[in-house]
Amino acid sequence: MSVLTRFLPAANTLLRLCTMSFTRRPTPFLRKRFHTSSLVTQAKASIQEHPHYSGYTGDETVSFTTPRYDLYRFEEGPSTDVVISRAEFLQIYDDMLTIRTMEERCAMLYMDRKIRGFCHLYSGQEAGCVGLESSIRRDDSVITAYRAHGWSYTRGISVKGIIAELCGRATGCTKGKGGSMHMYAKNFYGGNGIVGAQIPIGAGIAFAHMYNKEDRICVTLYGDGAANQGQLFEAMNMASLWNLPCLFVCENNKYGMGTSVERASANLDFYTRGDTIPGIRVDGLDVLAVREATKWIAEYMRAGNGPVLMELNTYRYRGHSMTDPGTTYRSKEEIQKVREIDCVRMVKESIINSNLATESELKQIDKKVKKVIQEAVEFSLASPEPNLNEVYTHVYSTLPYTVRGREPGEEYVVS
Ligand SMILES: Cc1ncc(C[n+]2csc(CCOP(=O)(O)OP(=O)(O)O)c2C)c(N)n1
Ligand SMILES: [Mg+2]
Repeated sequence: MSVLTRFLPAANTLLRLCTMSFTRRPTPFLRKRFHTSSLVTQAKASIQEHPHYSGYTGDETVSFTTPRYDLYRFEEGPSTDVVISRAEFLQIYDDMLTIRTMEERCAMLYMDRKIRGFCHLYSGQEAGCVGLESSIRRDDSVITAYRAHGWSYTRGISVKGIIAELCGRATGCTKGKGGSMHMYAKNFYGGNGIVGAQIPIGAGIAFAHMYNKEDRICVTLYGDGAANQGQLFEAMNMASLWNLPCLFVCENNKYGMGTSVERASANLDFYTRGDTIPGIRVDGLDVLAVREATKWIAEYMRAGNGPVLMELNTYRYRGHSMTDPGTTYRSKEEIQKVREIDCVRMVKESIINSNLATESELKQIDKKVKKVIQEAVEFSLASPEPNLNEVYTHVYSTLPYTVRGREPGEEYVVS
């Protein structure tokens, strides 16, 4: 990397715009099949285990071609020819649209001061959590950083549980005590506010799966900024040494906190940074590419082959958090360029162009999603704040207790 590209943000932006590898998927191969192959039966089983299954039907499948994957220490990679059924693709659209609509509504609630404190939105990155989730099992584990709302949803928390939590209400999934960065569900370990802190924990969870002889993997997510943290390399070293079933996923959204990857990272090929760990770079805006790559990797890992590093090439539309306008270190044109591709729109167009569903069928989904979000907002705002007696519950395992010599509920009068 030249001195110019490292230190001149304007040159960086230009360079990035020229080299961004967001590839719009070519028009689908219209190789329609009507059958009950084992693939469809398998997809059917997994869709019915889906925590937010909306009852979509249709065994009819279509093939698409995904952009190619970049490989590191892999001799071969996943197929670029992917097959998906109507029911599965509609559910994927529903999930991605729900997350997008929820996040955008949360931005409004934040500006209305109904959500306070930290709030990191996932808008633009939906293909990541939805694609990965569609190819792992419900009993696999997931741990991520603070940009956790999308994952909270795919792991099974309801929109009501998420929005109520963000509004600090007792009906929230963490009883209003966690907020944006601290949401948990079965086999979902959060929501972690310290950059990189979740990575060794993820390796630890993978170790537990291996130690207990469970056929489970742990998806451990982190950002491009966190990729430069020392604990990542320590965790990866141990994961590689002990052959842990840990899928490290770097969600490369091109920015840390106001800093572009070019300014922060000497090596921009994040998928190659696991040293002895094989890696793969995937177009993270293409949900089918993420789904296919994850399916292939999960199979590889379940066969006892140890950890893998997956880099998702993605983008966040909003600022780092709600207090960052997100336009001081990147241009509006850059954001617009990605919005023109847009991962949700890409799914919508693929469904329509391949005749898996009509525009009016998708409009019905849009309507349903809007209603779910609206009801969740009304539910949240009508919910009470947590009772003060609850301040320490679910924090310590035994009660009563004192914290630094004080007991909850004590009152002091300063005379
Ligand atoms: C140890 C630590 N250092 C600094 C911060 C402040 N901080 C919060 S997010 C962030 C940038 C992380 O960027 P990235 O990993 O790319 O994740 P993204 O926000 O893009 O999802 C920083 C520096 C922190 N929370 N923890
Ligand atoms: Mg980032």
